[in-house]
Amino acid sequence: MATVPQPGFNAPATAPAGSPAAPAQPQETIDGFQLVIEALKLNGIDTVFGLPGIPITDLTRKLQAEGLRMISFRHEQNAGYAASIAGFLTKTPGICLTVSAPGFLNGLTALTHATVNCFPMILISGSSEREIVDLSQGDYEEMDQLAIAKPLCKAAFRVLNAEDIGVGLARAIRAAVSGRPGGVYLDLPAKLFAQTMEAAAGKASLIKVVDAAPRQLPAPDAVARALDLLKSAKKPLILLGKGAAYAQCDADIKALVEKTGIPYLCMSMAKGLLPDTHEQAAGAARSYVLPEADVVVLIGARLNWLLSHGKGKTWGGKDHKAWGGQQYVQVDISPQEADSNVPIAAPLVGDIGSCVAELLKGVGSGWNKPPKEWIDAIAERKNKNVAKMAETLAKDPSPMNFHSALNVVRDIVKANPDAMLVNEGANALDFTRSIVDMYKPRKRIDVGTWGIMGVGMGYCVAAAVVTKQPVIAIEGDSAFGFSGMEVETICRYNLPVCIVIMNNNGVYKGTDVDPTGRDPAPTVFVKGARYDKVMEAFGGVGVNATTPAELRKAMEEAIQSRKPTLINAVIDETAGTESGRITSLNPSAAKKK
Ligand code: ADP
Ligand code: TPW
Ligand code: MG
Repeated sequence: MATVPQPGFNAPATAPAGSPAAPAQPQETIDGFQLVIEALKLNGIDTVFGLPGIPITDLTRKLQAEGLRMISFRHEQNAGYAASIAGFLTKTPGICLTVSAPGFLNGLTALTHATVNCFPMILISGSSEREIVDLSQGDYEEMDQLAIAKPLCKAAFRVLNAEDIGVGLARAIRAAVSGRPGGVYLDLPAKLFAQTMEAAAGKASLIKVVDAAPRQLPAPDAVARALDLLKSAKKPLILLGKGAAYAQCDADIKALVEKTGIPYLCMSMAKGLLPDTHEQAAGAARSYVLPEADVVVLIGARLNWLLSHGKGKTWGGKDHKAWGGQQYVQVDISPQEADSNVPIAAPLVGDIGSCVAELLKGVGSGWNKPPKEWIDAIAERKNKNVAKMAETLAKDPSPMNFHSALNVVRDIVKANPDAMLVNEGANALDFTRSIVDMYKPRKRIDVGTWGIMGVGMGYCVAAAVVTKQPVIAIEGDSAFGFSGMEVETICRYNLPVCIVIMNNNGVYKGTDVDPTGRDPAPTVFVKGARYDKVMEAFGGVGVNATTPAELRKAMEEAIQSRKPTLINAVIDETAGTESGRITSLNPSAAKKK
């Protein structure tokens, strides 16, 4: 807090008190910088991800000086992804702080990603002078940021006066975490930071948000409808999505699954809500249970492309557009989600914690577990598929392929169930998701709803900072390239991150050639690239691993030492498939069908 001279301060200091010439008492004031910091602190926000520059350089310094963690990145997009996943992991908005125009735009992709994935995040950007921007007079980094952000996030606000900083942050926090969580933009023009106001009034203007994400209880008749439908089921299935992981009501979800005896599937980031090795886990029989199930309970999962929109062969529909005919209970906080793709017989609108608690009350001692035939049929498929997978994993081809490398990762994650697992790529993503079992909630974080490349290193930084646990990142070589320079950030903050690059020389595989013979094919990278050297450049540990044994040793050492480590896992360049497992969405592949 600065003490600034008030009018009359220059009067002689010797003048007797009370005389007309007496100086007024210096008034304690507070400026915009400090108000922003106090507002964040008051609301329990202790970490900011960002990148300095005009007009927020001093804000980054002052945040640090005031004891907040200011994690400074090499590119705003990665800071934004870090903020988005911090929001997912903590249920409090992750904060990303950027400079105006280009920095803002760099952060915007992550803000939209947060919104699309229902993660609470606030992008705070400095901006240039309104008067100049609105007349297009060519200010430094001129851009109407608020207007641009609005259609791309859940809510957007601008604060013009220091006395509104408290309100601005309070509105941003509420918008980010209440209802369906999402990304919020908060525009802070440069002039705001230098504004001062009387300190006591400034402090009084701040708002500590009470109950930012209020419980939303489901209606009793909706609960009864859901339970009735479930009781009628012969082949019920529970499908857990990342909303269920976000909700942090792990014990009740486990109780619901176990008391009902219903088999369950986990969407990618819900893996580990119950261990993948749980006897009711049906993941290894996914392609059997989806078309066969008659009643499906969706908990925090949307019937979007990741679930084939509830339609087509995946769900037993007669053609690719046909509804599979399943009856659904859909537990979601958004009242608009039901019927977005197929009819929802029993929508249950409320927060997942409250909804699951209400469902549990209806699952008493008289509850009939699913018919034995259903459970046995699933077990049969599951055992067959697990045995087949074990056979594949046991092979030791040279060069390594995805399976033999991921067999190692699978063991390491099993031995370190508290470690965070970051995952992106195409084959590197799909194989990891199906091969590497998860044992605890919110440990697996990945490309999410958009299947976005580039989240990797931002996620690693946030996961390490927020959870303090070791982080393992399984990265496609292409995927890594989107955020690779943040290896420096990982080294700078000395974070316990072990990056494994599944290096197959390119996007999907490394074997394409330019038919004209002129250039490298668009999907192919420098052959035999040594990504481990990138880590060494910044003082971390780099390892080139050509066998599972080398990979295992390097990963064990990384977890043990907690040193930033990058392992270049050399994978057979012919091993991958085009688009990993989503070949059907590739127009040329679809045409061939
Ligand atoms: P996945 O990709 O894992 O299938 P989605 O992102 O499609 O998951 O779905 C997550 C759903 O969870 C969204 O529809 C969102 O509204 C919902 N959701 C998020 N948090 C909560 C919560 N606390 N309570 C209820 N629903 C939630
Ligand atoms: C922001 C398109 C999907 S997957 C992928 C790209 C470029 C890379 C796949 O290669 P990688 O994995 O990572 O080496 P692997 O194991 O199959 O070889 N830009 C963005 N997001 C997406 N999804 C793409 C492009 C894409
Ligand atoms: Mg690759």
